[in-house]
Amino acid sequence: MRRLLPFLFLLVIHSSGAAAEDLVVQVNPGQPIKLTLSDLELLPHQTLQAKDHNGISAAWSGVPLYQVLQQAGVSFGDTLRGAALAQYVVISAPDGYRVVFALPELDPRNTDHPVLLCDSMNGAPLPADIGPLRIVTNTDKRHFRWVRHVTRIELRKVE
Ligand SMILES: Nc1nc2c(c(=O)[nH]1)N[C@H]1C(S)=C(S)[C@@H](COP(=O)(O)O)O[C@H]1N2
Ligand SMILES: [Mo]
Repeated sequence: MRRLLPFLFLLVIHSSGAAAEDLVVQVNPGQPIKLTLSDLELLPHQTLQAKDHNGISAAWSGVPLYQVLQQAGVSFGDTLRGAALAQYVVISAPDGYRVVFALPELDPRNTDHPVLLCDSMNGAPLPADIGPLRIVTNTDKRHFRWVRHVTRIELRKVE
C-alpha cells in the first residue's frame, strides 16, 4: 500500500488537473484548442425537439457544431467550396466510439437541421450516463451519430 500511495496521489492530481469535462477541438494542421463547459456555455445555443433511442422526446440544447469549429478558426460561408468540401469532422468519446460528419452537413447555408453539441436537456445539464456533452441531430433516422460523452472534435481533409 505504501508503494501504491504515490500513484494514487498522482491519479487524484491527474484527474482533477486534466478536467475530464474539457473538449479538445483539433483542426489539422494546427494546435488543438481546449474548451471547458463554461467556454461552451458562452457560445450561441440552439434548441431542438428530438426523440432519443428509446422514443422519448426532449428539448435538447447545445452549440451547433459549425460554431464550435468556428471557435477553432474554421470558416463557413463562401469559402466552403471546392477542395474545402472534402473535409470531415471526427467526433470521439473515451469509449473509443467515433462518428464522422462531412463538413457540408454542418454548414447552415446548406441545411436547416443543425448538428448540436448538447450540454443540456429539458433545461438541465445532461445526466452522467450520456453527458456532459452529447451530439444530437434531427438529420438521421438512426441514433448512431448521437455520440455520448464527446471529448474530441477533429477536422480532417480527405487525402
Ligand atoms: N460514446 C458512445 N456514444 C454512442 C454510442 C456508443 O457506443 N458510445 N452508441 C450510439 C448508438 S449506436 C446509439 S443507437 C445511441 C444510443 O443512445 P442512448 O444512449 O440514448 O440509448 O447512442 C450512440 N452514441
Ligand atoms: Mo445504435
